[in-house]
Amino acid sequence: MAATPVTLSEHLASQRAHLPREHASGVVAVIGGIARVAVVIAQELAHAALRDRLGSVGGTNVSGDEVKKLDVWGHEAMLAGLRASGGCAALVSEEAKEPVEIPVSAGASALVVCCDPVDGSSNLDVNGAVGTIFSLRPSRGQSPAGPAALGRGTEQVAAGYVMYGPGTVLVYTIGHGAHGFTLNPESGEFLLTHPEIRIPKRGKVYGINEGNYYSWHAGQRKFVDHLRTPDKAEGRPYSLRYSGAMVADVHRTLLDGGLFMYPADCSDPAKPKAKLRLLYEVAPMAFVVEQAGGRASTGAGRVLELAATEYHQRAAIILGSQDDVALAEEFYRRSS
Ligand code: FDP
Repeated sequence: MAATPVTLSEHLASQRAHLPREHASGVVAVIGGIARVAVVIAQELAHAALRDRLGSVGGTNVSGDEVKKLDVWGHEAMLAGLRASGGCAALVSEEAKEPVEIPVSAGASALVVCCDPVDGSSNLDVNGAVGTIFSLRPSRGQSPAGPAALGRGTEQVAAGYVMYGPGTVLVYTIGHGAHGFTLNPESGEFLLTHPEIRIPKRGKVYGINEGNYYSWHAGQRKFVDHLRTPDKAEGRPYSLRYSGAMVADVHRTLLDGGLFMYPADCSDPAKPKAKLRLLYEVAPMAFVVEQAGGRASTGAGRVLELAATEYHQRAAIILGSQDDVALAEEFYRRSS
């Protein structure tokens, strides 16, 4: 008889001992709350075309991206879920310029959540994969709590993502490995399907928007040229896979190895411009990937050492298999 699958709540309970005591209840409550919201988001995505939820609301968010109806709806759903969890003192969201304070949950043990509720939203109207990314940081009892989100990625207590694809998958870390769960749509429960994820030391696939090739740093261009240059003995060329949704591209990289990269636009070398947001995209994914034995770099150094000074700050990212990311850094060094 097959063993009874471990639910997300059971797994979180079993991990409590690895958490600092003051955050244990908050982390369990908040990740549980995010998982409940994810079940609702998955259902809403499946019904979006039928409920007139596709398309844009006609404006841009603080980062200048076109705002989709599901972005706004996802933000409100996440806020309500975090409020109900009782463990979140403030939400830093892609869809809000300033942190949203939740004073009712404030206190020394409460957490600040940084979240992109619906990431990869340009995929929404074409029925492509999208995701939710989250990061939990200590509020340190600050009031307002939002500013506690600023600081290094190493300060994260937990992080993870949900991928809405053919199945809905939640991956989380509390700094003790990375673990993956698949939603059973019948019961509404996330069940452990990918315990202790370990990313291969080296991969065969890279994911990047190659349309931006001419705007990259010379080291980035030379590195991608290298990955494309055939060398049977070295396992090249690598294959290119790119979905346009960070969550889907990181999830594939986590399971199969290789690289996901979103380097800065260096058209003006004096002012490199990154795209992805540090607090709710880059830092949480770096935390998850490192916990799976991988590496996450800006090209010049470890992503988790970057200190955020602004809520919607952007950062370049090269993440994935250890050897592949180390080689990318080597190409940057040689070209600087
Ligand atoms: P999107 O703009 O569709 O929300 O968050 C930004 C993001 O998606 C990532 O999910 C994705 O990896 C990237 O942007 C895609 O950007 P490009 O369209 O420039 O490739």
